[in-house]
Amino acid sequence: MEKQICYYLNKFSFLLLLFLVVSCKKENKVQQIIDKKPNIIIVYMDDLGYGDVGFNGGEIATPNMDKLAAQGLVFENGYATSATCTPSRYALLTGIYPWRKKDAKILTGSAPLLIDTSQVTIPKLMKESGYVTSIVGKWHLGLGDGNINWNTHISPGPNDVGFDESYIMAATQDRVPTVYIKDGKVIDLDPADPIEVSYKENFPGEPTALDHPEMLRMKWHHTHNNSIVNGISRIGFMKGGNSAKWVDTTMSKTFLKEAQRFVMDNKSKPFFLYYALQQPHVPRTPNPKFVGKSGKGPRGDVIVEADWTLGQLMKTLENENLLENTLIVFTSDNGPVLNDGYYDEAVEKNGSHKPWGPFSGGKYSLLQAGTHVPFVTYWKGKIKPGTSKAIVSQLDLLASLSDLVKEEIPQTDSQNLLSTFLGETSQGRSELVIEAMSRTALRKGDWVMIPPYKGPKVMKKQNIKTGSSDEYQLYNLVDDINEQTNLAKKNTAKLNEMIESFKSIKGND
Ligand code: NG6
Ligand code: CA
Repeated sequence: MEKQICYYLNKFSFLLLLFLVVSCKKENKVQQIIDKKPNIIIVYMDDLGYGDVGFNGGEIATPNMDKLAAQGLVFENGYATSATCTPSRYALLTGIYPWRKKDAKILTGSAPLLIDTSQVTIPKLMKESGYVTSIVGKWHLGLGDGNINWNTHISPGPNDVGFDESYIMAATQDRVPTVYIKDGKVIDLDPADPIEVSYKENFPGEPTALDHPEMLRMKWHHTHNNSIVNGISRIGFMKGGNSAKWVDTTMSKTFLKEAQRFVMDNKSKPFFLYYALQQPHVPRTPNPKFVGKSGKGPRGDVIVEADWTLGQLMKTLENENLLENTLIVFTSDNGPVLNDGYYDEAVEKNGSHKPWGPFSGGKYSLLQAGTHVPFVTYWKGKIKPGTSKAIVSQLDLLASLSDLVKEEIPQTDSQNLLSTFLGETSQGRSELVIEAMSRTALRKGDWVMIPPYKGPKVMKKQNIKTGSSDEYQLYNLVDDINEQTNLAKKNTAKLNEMIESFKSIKGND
């Protein structure tokens, strides 16, 4: 009897073992490389073009970005969802196409919070999975409920959509209020000198670029002629808050220190850091240490500065032995622009550098350079260095990271491309809607279709082709990477197929 039991037990153990071996073999390769929850860092640049980085052929020295690229996976078809900041950031964090959200347009510094506090976001799902979460840098997704008092606790904001910690500028470096906000409180604010902000009219007696041009150390080219802070005129009016005003030339260092502090404080936990650098958006204000370093004026210099900051963050991770356990995503919110509102020699000193890479257009444009941005994933020892032709969008990080940390999320526009981001497959999206200034186009396979749009074909001040045309445009990016030859009339079958796909995603409007 005992013998018989032993026999069955042995047989059972053997079958169990066999089952385990078979199921392990069947288990997704991706699962095998993730042994514990990795830290996740999204390094998000502001207006950095596809061709601005050395690893995509740029002429500005970006050794740290290049190192990340050389040791990581470079996506040749990596996209921001939009050619401007707010919509891209909205889509990145929520996994929802920005054109589905009416107010996802470039926001002022006093606009209300764009993300619904009940919406799923990357930091929220990370938090649910046991991560400590932080944003450091540019927010530009609105704060408060539309009527902010900058002198009290400001909410809702990043801390209400999933971030445990936040150290931000509200909107852009060229918009008021020009102060840092930590967890909803303006840093270094003197209650005796309260802040007031208006995007309608000036506060009596406050200097603007129009009435006090002698106060300017950087001349404005277009629109940036309101309140003057640190000799730079901004968009919007601001009064008070003198002790709280940021110093433009130390902004990069300030954000870096905060990012490093967050890493050090949380190095023994899984952490998620959204490190949103302000460069090379205007006003370009390199620290004196970097002035003249690129030979291309302030725009090049702030790229060199941003590259250095990335290097510093990487050093911190390396010193703390965190590189093997940290997934880093490096990308940009939209394409490049040279003249974006100040005379800062960006145009004059650009030389033969091509911030837009091989593409046409730039920031604000439906042509490729608007949304086709630098895109790298890096994870030491886990992601095999190389390049990928897969079409990936920042929109896909939500679903992919949720898979990585095993959190269930509701259906969004985000596709789970975890194995693509980890380099296990070269399969990406089959199609993607891109957006620029409330206009949309479709990338599908090697093709791009842009529906007819009224309006200027070129933004004169910025010297950027918008991509608008009275007619349908159809381009094959393999044969015609800079969208010169419109095949819409020649290849009506392809055009119709593209229009059908576009409609099936967007509806008929
Ligand atoms: C535009 C500004 C531009 C920049 C941009 C925001 C004008 C004409 N242009 O409205 O200078 O501030 O907004 O850039 O005012 S973004 O990268 O945050 O989208
Ligand atoms: Ca931007």
